[in-house]
Amino acid sequence: MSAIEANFDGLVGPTHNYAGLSEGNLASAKNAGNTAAPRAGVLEGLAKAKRLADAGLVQGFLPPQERPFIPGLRALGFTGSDREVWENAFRKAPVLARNMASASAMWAANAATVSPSADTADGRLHMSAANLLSTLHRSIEGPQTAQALRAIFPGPDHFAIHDPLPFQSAYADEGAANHVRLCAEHGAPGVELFVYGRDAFETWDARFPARQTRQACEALARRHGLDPDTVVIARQSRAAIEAGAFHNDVVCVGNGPVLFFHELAFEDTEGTLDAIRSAAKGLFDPVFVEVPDAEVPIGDAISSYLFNSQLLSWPDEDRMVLLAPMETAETASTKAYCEKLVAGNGPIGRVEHADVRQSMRNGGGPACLRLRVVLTEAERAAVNPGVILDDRLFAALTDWAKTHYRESLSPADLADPDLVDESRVALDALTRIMDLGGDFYDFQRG
Ligand code: SUG
Repeated sequence: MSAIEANFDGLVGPTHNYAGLSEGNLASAKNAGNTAAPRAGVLEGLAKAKRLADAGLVQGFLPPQERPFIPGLRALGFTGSDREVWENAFRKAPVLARNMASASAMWAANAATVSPSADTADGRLHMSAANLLSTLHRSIEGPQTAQALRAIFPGPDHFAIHDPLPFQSAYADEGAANHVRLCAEHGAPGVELFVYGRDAFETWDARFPARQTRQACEALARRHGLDPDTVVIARQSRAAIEAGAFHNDVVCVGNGPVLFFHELAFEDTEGTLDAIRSAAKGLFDPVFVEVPDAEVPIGDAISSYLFNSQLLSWPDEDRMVLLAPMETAETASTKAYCEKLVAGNGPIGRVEHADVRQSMRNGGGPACLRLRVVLTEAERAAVNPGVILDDRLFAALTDWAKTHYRESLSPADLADPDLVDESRVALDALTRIMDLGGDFYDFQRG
């Protein structure tokens, strides 16, 4: 069956800030306390998305989540009006309050794991919202994500949207950031590669946390109804995690039959590649592009985010396009590697650069900002049209961002109770622009 790959980007939310909340994410730690620019951040994301839409690719958006998340603070015992809850929380438990204000839902690659209908037993597209339980600020995303996915991909004929896996450390799941689908073409049955950092039943004593368990990967493959013969479950290397690759998509990206990855991405590289080769037998011939540490040291790969690029089949081009962060053009080793890559006759023919610096400073590159969803024609027709980017939506969202977003937001500014009202006014307006319904957000129901 023919199908396209659509990208759904997380819109940068009005509370985008640098709170240093993610242990093991070097950019988040480095920029903790800096002043963020929410308006510039959302406009950068919109510009990146528009490039894909202008090229003829299908591009959609996932809405920001309600932040500051007042229901989360009420659950912890803070009372009073919504403004009072925020003021009290910020005064008495500032760290908790900051965790309830993060705009981290922008990193849509962590929203869910997606299995296209060509891979699943019941022929429906399956998505599992991620529980993101490894970090406090992201652990509150799952339920709102599932709700957003259901509003955008209404079931049950075409889409099966699953709730997050059980909220227990054994099932720690970070969504598509640890999942790569390889295939001959988007609509053909593929091989789904799941990557985990730790086994739930081992002692993990590395420098940084491992955010995905093997048991979560197994559960996702089962609940999506995947054929075990076309599933590969591989271990991310401890060295990569300790160097700051808190998700596999910091060291690896795939598209079609191509897997582009750093030498240190997997604990057992040969075993992983062999497993992919045998799972792909009869479906397609995998193409491996392995980047040696001697050419791009793992530290450069992580600071520049070379692998957190979007690897795209570009309309009317024979070879793929790598939409890489600007920072890869500013890092000597990755710049040289990319020049060599396109000069060769491999599968990647062009490298483009995206400026998503506001997100990058929190450890989120172009690939973090998007959730890939392969859609057949019938599935595409069933998607809520209000979230699909066209000129009308681009103009409306640009206007909306300029009206509602602050130019700058420092950690001290977060305490301002006006932020609660401002972001609600913005999100309420967004539900009309994106046709999400007047009771989409908790505060709209309340
Ligand atoms: O989960 N950063 C995100 C970045 C996510 C990147 N996603 C992928 N690689 N797919 C994270 O660590 C930082 C927030 C702060 O510190 O304010 C943050 O959540």
